[in-house]
Amino acid sequence: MLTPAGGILALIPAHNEAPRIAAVVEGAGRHLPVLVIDDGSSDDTAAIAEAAGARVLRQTPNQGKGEALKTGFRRVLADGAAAVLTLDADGQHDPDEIPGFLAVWEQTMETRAGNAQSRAPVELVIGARDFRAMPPSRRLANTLGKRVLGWATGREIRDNQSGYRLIGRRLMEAMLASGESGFGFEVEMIVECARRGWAVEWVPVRTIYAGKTSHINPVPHVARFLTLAWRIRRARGRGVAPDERRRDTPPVRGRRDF
Ligand SMILES: Nc1nc2c(ncn2[C@@H]2O[C@H](COP(=O)(O)OP(=O)(O)O)[C@@H](O)[C@H]2O)c(=O)[nH]1
Ligand SMILES: [Mg+2]
Repeated sequence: MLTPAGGILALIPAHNEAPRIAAVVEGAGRHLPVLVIDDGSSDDTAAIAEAAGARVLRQTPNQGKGEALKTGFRRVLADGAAAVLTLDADGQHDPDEIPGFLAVWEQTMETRAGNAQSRAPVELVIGARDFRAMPPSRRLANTLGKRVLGWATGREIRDNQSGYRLIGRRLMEAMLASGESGFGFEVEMIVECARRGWAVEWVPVRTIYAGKTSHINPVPHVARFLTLAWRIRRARGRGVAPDERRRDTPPVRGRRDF
C-alpha cells in the first residue's frame, strides 16, 4: 500500500523525462508520498524516479497520458485513497505549491461535513496558470480552449489543460470509463464534473515555460477537443441536465455519446 486509506498521494505520469523527473519527485515527496507511472519511456525515467524516492509503475508500450492516469487511479482507488494530486513530470509545475491544493481540499471537506446540502461537492481542484506568462502560441491555444469549453459547459473555465490538479475519489472512479487515452483526458475530467453536477475549484499556480517543448500533437488534439465541446454544447441545448442523463445508464467504455 502506498498511502493509508483516506490519504492523498502525488501521481506523476511521465514519458521520457529522465533529465527532469528527479527534481519533481523530490519536490513532491516533501509534501506527499509519490507514485510515478512510467509510460513506455525509452530512457531511464523509471530508475531515476525510483532512486529519487517514488514508487514506480511501468506500462509498455507507451499508451498516452490518459491511460497512465487511469493506471494510477486504479492503483490508488484499490488502496482506498481519498484523492490524488497530479503534476507533470517535466518541471513545469512547482511542487512547493502542493500545500495550496491541500488547503483548498481540506476546506471543501469541512464544508461538506458541516452542511452536505449547502453546495455541490467538489471533486476537482485545478491549478490555473497565468496565460499572460506563456509563449504567444500557447497563450492563444489555452485562451481559445478555455473559452470553447466554457461555452460548451456553461461554466467558468480558468484553465482547461493544466495537468496540476487534485482529483477526488468519485471523479477518479468515473474517469475509469473514459475511452480517451491521451491529453484530452484532462479536458474530459472537467466535462465529467459538469455532467454530474460536481463543483470545480481553482488555485492560481506559477506558469513555468523556460523553452519547454510539448508532446501534444496539436491537430488531432484540437480536433478531438472541438468534437467533444460540440457534443456537450448540443446536449445542453437539448435541455439535458448534466447529471441526470447518466444516472441509470453507466457509461460504456469507448463510447462517449454526450
Ligand atoms: N504518461 C504519459 N505522459 C506523457 C506522455 N507524453 C507526455 N507526458 C507527460 O505529460 C506531461 C505534459 O506533457 P507535455 O508534453 O509537457 O505537455 P504540455 O506541457 O501541456 O505542452 C509531462 O509531464 C510529460 O512527461 C505520454 O505519452 N504518456
Ligand atoms: Mg510540459
